[in-house]
Amino acid sequence: MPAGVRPPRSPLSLSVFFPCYNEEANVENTTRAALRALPRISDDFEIIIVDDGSRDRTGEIADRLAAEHPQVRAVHNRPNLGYGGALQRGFREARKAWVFYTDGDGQFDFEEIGLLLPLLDRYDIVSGYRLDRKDPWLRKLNAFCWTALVNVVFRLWLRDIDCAFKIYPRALFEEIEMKSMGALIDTEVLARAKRLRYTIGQIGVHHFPRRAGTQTGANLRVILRAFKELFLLRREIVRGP
Ligand SMILES: Nc1nc2c(ncn2[C@@H]2O[C@H](COP(=O)(O)OP(=O)(O)OP(=O)(O)O)[C@@H](O)[C@H]2O)c(=O)[nH]1
Ligand SMILES: [Mg+2]
Repeated sequence: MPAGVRPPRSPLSLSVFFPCYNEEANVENTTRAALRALPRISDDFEIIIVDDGSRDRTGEIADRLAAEHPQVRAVHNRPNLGYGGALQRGFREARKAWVFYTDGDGQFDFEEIGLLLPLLDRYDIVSGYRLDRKDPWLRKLNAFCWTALVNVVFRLWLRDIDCAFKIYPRALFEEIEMKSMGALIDTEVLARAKRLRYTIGQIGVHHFPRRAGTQTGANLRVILRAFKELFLLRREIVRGP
């Protein structure tokens, strides 16, 4: 993206979204944390709760929060579309100049969006990386190998591609097509952005253990889908048409 096209960082016009799949125990806390932090960061923001076809009360709670707070909007994927489908929905729903997303389960701190912003003077996109990832060691080992593989395949050279703490200019999503419905979505967006010469800055952020709800990020179906999508994306991006 030519530097002149980048939207102004100040005053910051910001869409914030988080995907939620069966997060009835977390969605309210996460939304309230966003409502506390964002007025200190931006005076023009919206919060989008992406309920990804949850089968618990997540959707109902999201609708109530949207009715209570004018800055909050709830959107619902029906049925569940997977992590990639949830992120795609958030990116498409965003209406402000900048789009930030994180997880809906409270594993990150909204206040730390403030750490990303200074880097927008120098980069088009800013990604967090987890300083001390609060996951079991096997999960961390898998993630290390996966990140290394994806970095080599797409020449991204990023520390923590899947860190759910990133800010993008919304204009990017008018330029790219997204296909990944699974965990490869972060890689896909970054790889397509890089091909369009967007630059990517990185900054360390804190990561907290999941406080409630069930861990789903590492099941076999998720991993197999990620490999299948990696193969397809490589064919498209690296080899070209
Ligand atoms: N796993 C999963 N998460 C989804 C889906 N759609 C939206 N999400 C949300 O995406 C975010 C990340 O998923 P998590 O399951 O927390 O993934 P993770 O943080 O890598 O793993 P754990 O928190 O340890 O389970 C959460 O806020 C989920 O609610 C989906 O189809 N599957
Ligand atoms: Mg999580």
